[in-house]
Amino acid sequence: MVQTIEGNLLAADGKYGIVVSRFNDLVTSRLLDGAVDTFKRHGVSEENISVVWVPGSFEIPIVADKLAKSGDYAAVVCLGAVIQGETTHHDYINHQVAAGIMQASIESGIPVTFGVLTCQDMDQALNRAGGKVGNKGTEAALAAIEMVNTLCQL
Ligand code: INI
Repeated sequence: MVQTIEGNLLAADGKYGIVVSRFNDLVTSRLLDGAVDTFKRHGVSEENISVVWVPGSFEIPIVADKLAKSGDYAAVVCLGAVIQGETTHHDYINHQVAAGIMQASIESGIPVTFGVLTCQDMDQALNRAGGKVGNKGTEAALAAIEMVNTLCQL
């Protein structure tokens, strides 16, 4: 018989960290609302949710790494909104942030989830921050809950 391992969406005991970028905070505050609301509706108490604000998405990895390696958190959720401008600035940010978040997760061994929007314009971002395409903050929190559960089974 095939042995299947699949995480459920019951939030494990422990603390959950959220790193959120202030840049484009019209968008990121909505991602944060989605993530916090999701944790609370999955039974995580407010005392077990820590939110760290950073200036921009580029600063997310260093804080995510520190939280992840502290041993205090079951998982860390990263939230940001990188919106294309007239230059290629966003490209540099996007790739480094994605790589930095992945590195924090692999090195620490805990889930560090990617709720950083990489959009062409503000409309696309707002649509993904509680608008018509859902809320990436919610998705990142759900992924954190599921991955804690999955890793506990391995
Ligand atoms: N930071 C973002 O989170 N989103 C952006 O769209 C963005 N743009 O376009 O410049 C952005 N820049 C700031 C960057 O993340 C750093 O905070 C800054 O470069 C200082 O290190």
